[in-house]
Amino acid sequence: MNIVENFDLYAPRLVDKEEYFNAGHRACSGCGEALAIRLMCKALGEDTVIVNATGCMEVISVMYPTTAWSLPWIHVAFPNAASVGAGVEAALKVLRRKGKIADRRIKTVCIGGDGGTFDIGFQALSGTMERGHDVLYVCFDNEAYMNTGIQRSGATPFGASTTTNPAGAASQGKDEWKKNIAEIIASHNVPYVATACHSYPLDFMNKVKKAREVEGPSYIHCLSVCPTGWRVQTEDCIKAGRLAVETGVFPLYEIENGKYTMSSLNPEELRPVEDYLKLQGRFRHLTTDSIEKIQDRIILENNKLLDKAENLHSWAELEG
Ligand SMILES: Cc1ncc(C[n+]2csc(CCOP(=O)(O)OP(=O)(O)O)c2C)c(N)n1
Repeated sequence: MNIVENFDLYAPRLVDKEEYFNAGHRACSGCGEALAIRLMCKALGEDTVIVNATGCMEVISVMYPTTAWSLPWIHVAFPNAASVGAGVEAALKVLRRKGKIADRRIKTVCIGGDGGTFDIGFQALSGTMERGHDVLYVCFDNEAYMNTGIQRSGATPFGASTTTNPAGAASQGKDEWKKNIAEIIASHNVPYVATACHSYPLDFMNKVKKAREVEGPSYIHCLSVCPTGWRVQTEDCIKAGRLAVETGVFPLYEIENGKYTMSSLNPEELRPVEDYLKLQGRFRHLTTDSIEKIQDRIILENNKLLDKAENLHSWAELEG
């Protein structure tokens, strides 16, 4: 990686020192999602309204009478963060038009877990994206309904053991593949979609900043490591996120007005998926056959993605 050419990604002075998601919340130790929220808030700045679907981040951040948030924040039901976001955005527009608030851009940002995004909040999300609201939706994907006890979601990967599909004599964990939510949102013809992970903080923050500037709907899918649900050592949170990218389990890319661009942090060559799986207790039971099946699927999915990306036609073409 050329640090000079990629100065924007590496310059530490670009990180805002101000905290909008403060210490003292009740997230599990090593929580990737809490770290990602903190980084997201720094990139968004103070002119932001957060609409938070029920989930871990709501539960851990607002233990009455305290709050970790230094931004206007509203908690909404599990299924409707995107609808409430659309309402907030419309209300801000009217208030500005009537001169009741300052004439400057305030961004509405909806946040939800994978359960609240892939599954139960999907209808609201799809509507908000399709209607073209000026809303950024960030999904913090920890790959299960974590706050209620690690139940499987549409985001849980094939083979993972959860409390609703526990691995055992009769089961190898989840039998279905993960939904490709970034593709589904991109099919709504929104101006900006990106994948990101807290293990690459500046890349994530740059994508948030970019999405903030979009006039219209935008979506960021942030892989968020959950040491509790993934059965990962807390000190391995960042490592697990990096391995997801290095093995091609979670490629980093952007879709701007339909144009795919692979992010420069993807690896030159994919590592074997086993490196990623063996770090996590939720995959401990997998047989060699299942691991091979997962590996084949990763190659298939990554090739499909590379075919769409205009800046890259093989992993080997990436700059070191
Ligand atoms: C309509 C409805 N169904 C179920 C629940 C219970 N519930 C609250 S949070 C949650 C899981 C949230 O999972 P996810 O969106 O993945 O976020 P995470 O907790 O993993 O951050 C569930 C099932 C609820 N509050 N409302």
